[in-house]
Amino acid sequence: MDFQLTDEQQMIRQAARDFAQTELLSGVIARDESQSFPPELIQKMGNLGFLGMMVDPKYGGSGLDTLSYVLTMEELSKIDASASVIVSVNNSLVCWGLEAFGSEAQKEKYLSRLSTGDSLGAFCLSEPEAGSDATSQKTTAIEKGDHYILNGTKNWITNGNSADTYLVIAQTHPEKGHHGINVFIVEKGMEGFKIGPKENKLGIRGSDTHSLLFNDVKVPGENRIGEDGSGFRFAMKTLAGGRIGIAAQALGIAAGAYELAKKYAKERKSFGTEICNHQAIAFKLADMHTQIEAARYLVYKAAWDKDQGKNYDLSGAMAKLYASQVAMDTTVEAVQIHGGNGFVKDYHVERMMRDAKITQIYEGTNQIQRVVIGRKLLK
Ligand code: COS
Repeated sequence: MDFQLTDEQQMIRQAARDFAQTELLSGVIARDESQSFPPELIQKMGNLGFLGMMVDPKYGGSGLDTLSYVLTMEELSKIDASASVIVSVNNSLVCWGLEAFGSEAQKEKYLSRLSTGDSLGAFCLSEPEAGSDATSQKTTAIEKGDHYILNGTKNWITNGNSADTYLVIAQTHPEKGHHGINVFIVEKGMEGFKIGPKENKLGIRGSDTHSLLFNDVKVPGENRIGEDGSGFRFAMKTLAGGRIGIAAQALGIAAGAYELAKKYAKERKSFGTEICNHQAIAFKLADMHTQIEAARYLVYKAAWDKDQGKNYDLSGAMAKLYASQVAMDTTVEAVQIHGGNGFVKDYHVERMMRDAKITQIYEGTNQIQRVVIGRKLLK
């Protein structure tokens, strides 16, 4: 076993750390309050190669491994989980899905713009009645010669308005169940495609989340990804990788909150000494650090599995399940260590606590991760 990162991985981690400190930190509280994320900041992430990290350089990507991507997610999430979810969806769900399953023409047309920040992607699976129960797609895509007609609604779509390239899952042959599902590339501006109002969220408020409405949207047949009926497999395989990205986000939120709590505990005094000298606080820090290290090895192992070409359904689900729980527990304790200041926005940890919650919900709730893990263990 080798626990050392390569020089390249360390360099990428440092670049992400520097970017988070210099570009993300100063505005993070304001972005949370205004529920906005400047397009220029997305472009800067694109310029640094953060938006197409694993994409082959021939399509404009950085050609890096999954571990480098995970390290970047971790560093960005220590400071701003809204920035990191933009990065995660674009990398894991949109770029990876397109590169793994798209045709050469689709890759040439869409990937280089998505990898560089000239375009942003969204992954559209969830519906009002299909979140965990992903096979119950009500959005339809009916074939009409050389095109499809899409009708339906998608919910809780990350990058809902800031994206311009949408991967939309829809049912073409209801009689075939999940074997009738397809995935399509839909472009912003296609007639009949409307973006609903922005959701007012508990956390990751900088990232825009919208419902999407499709009313007789005409999508060219060449925009279908893969074979007819392969859309559900596309969604499952893509989400399996996405879960590694969200696990890394959860890890970063936890690590960021821990670092703030440790710093605060070494400065704040009570009963005549820094509060870290009270065992009540030192024990909390000990537990937080131990759990974060355990989460880190699960997340890095899942990334390593993916890079080795091994199956990562199980390790990715375990990483997300555990890291998201650690993110929630750690941020709650970070607020507690900060006492009254923890309840105040200037100290960041209350935002991190709010941001942590979604990591237990999106790209498969923790209950779904247990379904995936349980089935893998018992099959
Ligand atoms: N990779 C490839 N194919 C997969 C897969 C994976 N990781 N997981 C499932 N599949 C395939 C199965 O092989 C099966 O195909 P076949 O019928 O051809 O064998 C098909 O998908 C359906 O699988 P299954 O019968 O297990 O479906 P279920 O309805 O029981 O659901 C769960 C399985 C619950 C695991 C799935 O629906 C799921 O992951 N739901 C959560 C989705 C999600 O993350 N939603 C959040 C929205 S995105 S923010």
